[in-house]
Amino acid sequence: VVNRLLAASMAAWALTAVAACGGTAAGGGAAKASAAPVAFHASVGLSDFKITPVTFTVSGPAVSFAVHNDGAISHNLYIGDAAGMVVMHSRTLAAGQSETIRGSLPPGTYTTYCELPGHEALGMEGTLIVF
Ligand SMILES: [Cu+2]
Repeated sequence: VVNRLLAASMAAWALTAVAACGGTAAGGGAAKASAAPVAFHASVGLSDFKITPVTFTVSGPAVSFAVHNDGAISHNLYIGDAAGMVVMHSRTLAAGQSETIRGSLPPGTYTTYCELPGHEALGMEGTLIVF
């Protein structure tokens, strides 16, 4: 499972790097020769029953996520660290609602999930990479 996650992470990282090539507003100082800018912000969709994107990557530590519930029932977004501690979360959003959450996350691999009973088991789980 770890190897599969790692492979997925690398693929997601490559996708994110390409997507970010258009340039985000991050604009931090001396850009390294070949390093594409990577966003600290991501848009995260919740639906019945998945989190989109399943795996995504942002640069930290300051991060923000625009969480929107595209499903027909309530959902929320929880982010847990490797130890299982909740490090960020949205409130529970009714269908159609959204919330932008901000936080500071050290580099690492995090689990994203919906904390409502049964939703994670139904498929509302994913991976967030911060570097
Ligand atoms: Cu949910």
